[in-house]
Amino acid sequence: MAFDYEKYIRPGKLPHIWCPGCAHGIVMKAIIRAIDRVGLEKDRTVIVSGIGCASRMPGYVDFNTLHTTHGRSLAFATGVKLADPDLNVICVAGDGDALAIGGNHFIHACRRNIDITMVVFNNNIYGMTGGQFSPTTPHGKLASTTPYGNPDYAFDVVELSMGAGATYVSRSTAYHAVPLERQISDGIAHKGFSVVDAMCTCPTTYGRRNKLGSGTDMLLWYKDNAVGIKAAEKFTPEEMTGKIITGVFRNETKPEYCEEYQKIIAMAQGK
Ligand SMILES: Cc1ncc(C[n+]2csc(CCOP(=O)(O)OP(=O)(O)O)c2C)c(N)n1
Ligand code: SF4
Repeated sequence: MAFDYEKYIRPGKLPHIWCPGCAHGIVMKAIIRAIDRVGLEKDRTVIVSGIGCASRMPGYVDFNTLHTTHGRSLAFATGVKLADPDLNVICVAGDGDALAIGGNHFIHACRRNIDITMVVFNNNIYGMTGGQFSPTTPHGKLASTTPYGNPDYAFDVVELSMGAGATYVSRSTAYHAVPLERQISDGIAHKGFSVVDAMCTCPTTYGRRNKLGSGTDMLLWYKDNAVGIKAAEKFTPEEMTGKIITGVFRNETKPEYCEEYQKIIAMAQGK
């Protein structure tokens, strides 16, 4: 039976703002299916975003949603989660929102291990504002602010998250929507801070400038260049140049922030 997305979409909020060929909708649908798979109650689920094309997603879905300020989704989400730790809290953010203006919130949420799932809609660019380079724009690629090629080197979202202490870390792509859905549902079920690097496409401000073809061509690039963790071990570093590694990189247990905080409250109250 076909999946019923309508029960999760807010009536009257479509059409969405996303360009033809943008993969943000694929990631949104993976999140919806992941929530359904875990069986979260709509009224006990909060989706929080900052600002950007990706951050428009909570407006379309029928949960408790917060569309906050640029880069601050994790700050708002932390407040929500601490106020009621039984809520299911999911953050959605573009790579600029999550890792540039929001980068400090990101690393500290990772090391705190607060029970929030962060889905990074990683399209390698600032889409909404016209294609400025972001922390995940690859070295040498063109952006409106790097017309001669990006002199910076990109963050690897997975390595950054693991280095900062996140306890569930994975990566998939918009082409690989089924594993993406599974990773998001595992991230939601995981007790602690989970990061899913959802690699997607911005044909309008990134693909066009870098001559990467249509949105479909960009998705097919992921098909041809994503390599699973196990398979990647069989290739030499030279063979892996330009490829991206997908899968679950970390899934470990560590004390969760809200639970630790409750212990401090109990101690302070002499319990
Ligand atoms: C404090 C602040 N600075 C800058 C902006 C302008 N701004 C809005 S969205 C955005 C970047 C969006 O890029 P990203 O987060 O990667 O998401 P995408 O649009 O690619 O999905 C910027 C710089 C803003 N709204 N607020
Ligand atoms: S500008 Fe890029 S990220 Fe924004 S909706 Fe269009 S294709 Fe998607």
